[in-house]
Amino acid sequence: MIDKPYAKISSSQITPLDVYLSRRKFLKVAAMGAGAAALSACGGSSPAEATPPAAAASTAQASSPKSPTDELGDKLTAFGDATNYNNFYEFTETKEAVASLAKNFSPNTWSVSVGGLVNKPRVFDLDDLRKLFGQEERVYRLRCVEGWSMVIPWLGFALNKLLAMVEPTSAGKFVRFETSSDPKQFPNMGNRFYPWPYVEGLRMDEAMHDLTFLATGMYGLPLPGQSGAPVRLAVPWKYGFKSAKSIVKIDVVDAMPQSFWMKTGPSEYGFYSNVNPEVPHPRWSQATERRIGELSRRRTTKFNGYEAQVAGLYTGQDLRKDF
Ligand SMILES: Nc1nc2c(c(=O)[nH]1)N[C@H]1C(S)=C(S)[C@@H](COP(=O)(O)O)O[C@H]1N2
Ligand SMILES: [Mo]
Repeated sequence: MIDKPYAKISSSQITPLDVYLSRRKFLKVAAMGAGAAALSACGGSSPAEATPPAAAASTAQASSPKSPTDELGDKLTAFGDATNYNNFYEFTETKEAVASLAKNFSPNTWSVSVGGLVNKPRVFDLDDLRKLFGQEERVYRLRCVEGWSMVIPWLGFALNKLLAMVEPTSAGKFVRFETSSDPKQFPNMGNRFYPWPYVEGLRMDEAMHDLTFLATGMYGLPLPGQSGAPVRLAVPWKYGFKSAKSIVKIDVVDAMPQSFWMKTGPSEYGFYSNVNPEVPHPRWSQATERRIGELSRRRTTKFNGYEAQVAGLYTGQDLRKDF
């Protein structure tokens, strides 16, 4: 993974979300009323009305993000940037090309099967995911291991709500996530260099942490294909690759899953991959990052600014060894 120079995106390249929405017959994102802002786990952000992102302003379906900034006061990344500069290797390794390749994307299944070491395995369809657990907005920083970052308002729910419903057994120590696998829709899955499908994992306590989020939408809209439709993880204190997109399978397991990136580059990408400015990537420093939309680099913070909430998960662990 290498961050290539970022090209400014013209408005004509922005995904036509209104077209996307009518084609997909998505349910209108509901339940974004009263409680949504108060439910934000990151808290602290101003309740002031947000300006809708430019590209979404013309869509009748769009509800605008409730928060204009993250809890640290940093502005949301422009919608057009967040949806036109993407890592989604099943499509392509070229970030600027993902959006156009994903514009007709329809995952091979619109349901997520949740099983493994659980008492109540269950297949959730999209309607279940939108209705059973409520929909809240969370404004999270996303810090890619390549050294760039964004601030994204997700819609969705805490993963622990879904896990509670399937009842992991005491033998369950980790959670494994698998991305949709459809070579017909993902042109780069023909590239045999990579260990498809895209798999990620979390330790059970990480998976149960309230910050760990399953997103079905962003910026008040259903997730576009390039962002991981229909459902993706958002684990904000870890490098972006831990946040697997287009998830179709979630399994509670007893052993640490071998992730796509651990298999691809075992010396470069570890299981934990917590954002850590003190532990450089073997080929570059992690001390600073380029916030998309800003000119100068900024310092990277430990656990991506979520240290107070998550550092306790790693008490007694050597974060250099458990990278
Ligand atoms: N299935 C899948 N999930 C994925 C990736 C991918 O290539 N395939 N890339 C990851 C990486 S490296 C990052 S930084 C984030 C990017 O999310 P975004 O494009 O929505 O910003 O998605 C992550 N999830
Ligand atoms: Mo990334």
